[in-house]
Amino acid sequence: MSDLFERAKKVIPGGVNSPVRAYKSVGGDPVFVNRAAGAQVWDEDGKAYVDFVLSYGPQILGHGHPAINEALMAAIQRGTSYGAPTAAETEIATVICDMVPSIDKVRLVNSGTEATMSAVRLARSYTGRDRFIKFDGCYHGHGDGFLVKAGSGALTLGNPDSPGVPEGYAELTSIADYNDLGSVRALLTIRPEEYAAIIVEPIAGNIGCVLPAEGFLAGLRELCDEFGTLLIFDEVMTGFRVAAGGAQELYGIDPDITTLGKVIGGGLPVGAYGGKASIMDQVAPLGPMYQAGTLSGNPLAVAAGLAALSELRKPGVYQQLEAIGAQAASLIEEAAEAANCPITVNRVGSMFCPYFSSSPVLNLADAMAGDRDKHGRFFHILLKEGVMPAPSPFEAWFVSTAHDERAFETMKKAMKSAFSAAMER
Ligand code: KE4
Repeated sequence: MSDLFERAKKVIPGGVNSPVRAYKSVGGDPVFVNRAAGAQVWDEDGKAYVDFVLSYGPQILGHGHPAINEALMAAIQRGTSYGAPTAAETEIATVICDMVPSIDKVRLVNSGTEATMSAVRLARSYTGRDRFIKFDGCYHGHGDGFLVKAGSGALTLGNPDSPGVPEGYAELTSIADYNDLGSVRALLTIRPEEYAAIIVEPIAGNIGCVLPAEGFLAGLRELCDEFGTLLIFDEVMTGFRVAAGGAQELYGIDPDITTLGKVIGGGLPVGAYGGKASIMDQVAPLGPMYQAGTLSGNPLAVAAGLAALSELRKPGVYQQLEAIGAQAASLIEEAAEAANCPITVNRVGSMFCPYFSSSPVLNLADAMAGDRDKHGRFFHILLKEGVMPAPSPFEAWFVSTAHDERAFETMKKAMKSAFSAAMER
């Protein structure tokens, strides 16, 4: 398979179409996947792996779910893209509004990045303000305003975290600390009339799986109301993943704008942003805020998304996902204990993350303190034993309704050797 990577690197930057796939955090050459079904993927050499990446979230029903495949086969017969409105787009928008009560209207786009970029532009359009606050360690896609690192304190403004992001863009982004309401209030107090939005991952799935502290999300809601700032829940990862209504249902908080992605495309490229009608009516062609997309609402992606959401709306699916997630987490904890390996597993439903740390992981600093060497050895033994974990200590693991006893048998065996490898000096 390594010749595949060498060939890819000749014509694709880094050999991948998204950086995390290159295994930079864990070393070694990435596995090239040839096909997938249920809870498994197969590499180009025919080796099978139990998959805990699941395309970084979308494959919540397992790969190649029959309902999704049937919907796609039917949609293909009717063509692939028209550049015209379709009844199916109204149908999926209606389903999203039904499942996420804080959303009165929703606009489909083609990725989570497009959704979050549009959501921030919408908040700026609605409030007439330019600045927004994000949290250290939270990832909202690769829009310029998000590739920003914290300055040295509340007084300093954001600095670019990637070449190509102009200072002028970056300084409009302020960075607060996750689970630290004081750091948010400090920013808002210094520039009380200037913040259009606070954007937050209600569960920080890009720091692995860091849960909101008690009162954190409610505190953000109160601060937004106090300062006339909009609250954006970036549910690209948590939407339809941790509950039918996402993290906002789980924690009982109503954001002003929600961004979605991953699960709603059933494995095809879909993002979305939605919120209260009074805010969404800003969006062209109804309102002045421009946003557009050639393939937005694409018939194939909408057909796959509709099939996925209708499966997820069936009774008992989230209880099933909770049980499967709990089984995966306890299996990891048991194997770690047997190997005397310090581990902390954070989990919400069917998303979780094992940290090589003996103390709680409540924010980015805690996650960064994990043992990277142990993680690297652990990762590569799992791959060898036919298990595919997230290729970074800061990426969430996912399970699906397809993760069955056979999958867990493989996982159990692999975990035993992976933790003993992790404990080797
Ligand atoms: P996309 O543009 O990759 O569809 O979505 C960006 C995005 C926005 N918001 C959240 C909370 C996200 O997690 C993401 C994307 N997640 C990463 C995985 N942590 C995608 C994987 C990748 O970059 O290849």
